[in-house]
Amino acid sequence: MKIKKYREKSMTDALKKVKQELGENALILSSKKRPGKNAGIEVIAAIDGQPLKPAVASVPPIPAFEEKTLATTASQKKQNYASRIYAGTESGIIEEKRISAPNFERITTKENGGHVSENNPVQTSLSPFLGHLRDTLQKAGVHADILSSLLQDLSDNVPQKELRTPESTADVLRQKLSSYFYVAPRNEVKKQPQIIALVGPTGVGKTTSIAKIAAQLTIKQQAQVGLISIDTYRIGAIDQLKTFAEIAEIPMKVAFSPQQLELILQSFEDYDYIFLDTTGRNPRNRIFLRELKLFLENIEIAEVHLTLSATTRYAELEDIVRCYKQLPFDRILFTKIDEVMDPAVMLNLAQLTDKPVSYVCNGQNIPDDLITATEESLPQVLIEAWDLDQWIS
Ligand SMILES: Nc1nc2c(ncn2[C@@H]2O[C@H](COP(=O)(O)OP(=O)(O)OP(=O)(O)O)[C@@H](O)[C@H]2O)c(=O)[nH]1
Ligand SMILES: [Mg+2]
Repeated sequence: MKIKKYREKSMTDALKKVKQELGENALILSSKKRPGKNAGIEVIAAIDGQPLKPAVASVPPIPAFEEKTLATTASQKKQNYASRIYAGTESGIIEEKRISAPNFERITTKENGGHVSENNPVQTSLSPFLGHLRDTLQKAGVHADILSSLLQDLSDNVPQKELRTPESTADVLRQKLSSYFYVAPRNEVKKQPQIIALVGPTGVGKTTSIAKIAAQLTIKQQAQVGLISIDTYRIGAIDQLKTFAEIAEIPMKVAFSPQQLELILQSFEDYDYIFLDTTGRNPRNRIFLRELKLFLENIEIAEVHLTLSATTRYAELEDIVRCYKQLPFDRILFTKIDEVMDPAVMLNLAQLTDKPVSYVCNGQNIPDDLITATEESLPQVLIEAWDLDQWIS
C-alpha cells in the first residue's frame, strides 16, 4: 500500500490532489484540520498495492455475504432469521434462542444440526497438539462445553497424520471451527435502499465500523451510500460521522426523532445503502434502549448489527446481549479483536446469541481494518492468533 500525506487549504483541494496523484481508488485513512497561520486540512491517503500489515484473513470483497449459502438445515434456519424479522412478524423483534447464561445447554454446530453435545469433561490424556489447543482456548475463556465438543470431535474424527504440519492442522481447524459460527448473507429487503443499523454499547466502534463498511461499499462497489446519525446525545458523536462523511463525500443527516428519521429516509430513496449510526447506550438503561427501539420499529430495516467489542469481559458481554434483546438485532459485529490476545471468545458469543456474525474489525484504520465474516475468515481470525508452528514442531 502506498501512503501519502496531503496538506491543502480545503478538503475539496485535498481530495482533488489525492484523486490526481493516487487515482479514483485511493482510500482516505485519516484527516484533520490544521489550525493557525497555515490553516487548512491534512489528509492521509493510500492506494492499494502491498498491504500495510499482514492481512488477518484473505477477505473477499464486500458484500461477501452473498458468496456463501449455508448448506445445512440448522444454518438455513438461521439465514432466514432476518427475513422473518422484518417480513411481517407482529412485534418486529427477533425470536431468539433463550439465553440461559452462563451455561450453554447445548452446543449447536452446523454439523451436528442442533444435537446436544455430550458434556464430556475436557480430556486429560491428549496429544501434544490437542493439549496446546485446550490450554489456549481455556486461557482465552472459551466455554468448557465448546472446548469439550471441539476436542472430542478432533480426537474422534481427525487422524493424527492430518495434524502433523501447521498447514494441514490449520486446514483441519478451519473446517472444524467454521461449524461453530454462522455467517449471514446480506439481507436484501425488496425496497431500496437497504437500511443497515449498528447498535451497541458506548465506545465499541459503531461509528468507525460504519465508516469502514460505507467506505468499502463506496470505493469497491461504487454504491450510493447515505449516512444518518440518530446519535442525538453527544454533539461530538455527530461531528465524528460528519467528518467522515465530508472526507468520503457521502451525504449525512441527523435524525432527532423517529418521525424525522422517516422523512430523511424518503429523501434518500434513490440510494443503495443507508447506514444508521446510533447512540451508544448503557445496556442497563432500559429507557435509552426503548427510545432507540422507537427509531427502529417503524422503518423497514434490512440488517441490525449488534456491535460488541472483543475486549469486553465475557460475563459483561452476556449481560449486554441479554439487555439488547429488546432491539431487533439479527447479527453480531465484533470490533477491537486486535486489542485482545486471543479473540476465541467470539466462539462463546456465536453460541450464546445463535446469531450470525457479519464483520470483524481489527484496528482503527478506515476502511482497511474490516474483515467480512465468511465461513473461512472467522476461523482464520482465530488460527492467526495461535502459533501453530510451535504447537506442531
Ligand atoms: N483497536 C481498535 N480500535 C477500534 C476499533 N474500532 C473502533 N476503534 C476505536 O474505538 C474508539 C471508539 O470508536 P467509535 O466508533 O467512536 O465507537 P462508537 O461505538 O461509535 O462510540 P459511541 O458513539 O460513543 O457509542 C475510537 O477510538 C476508534 O478508533 C477496532 O477494531 N480496533
Ligand atoms: Mg458513535
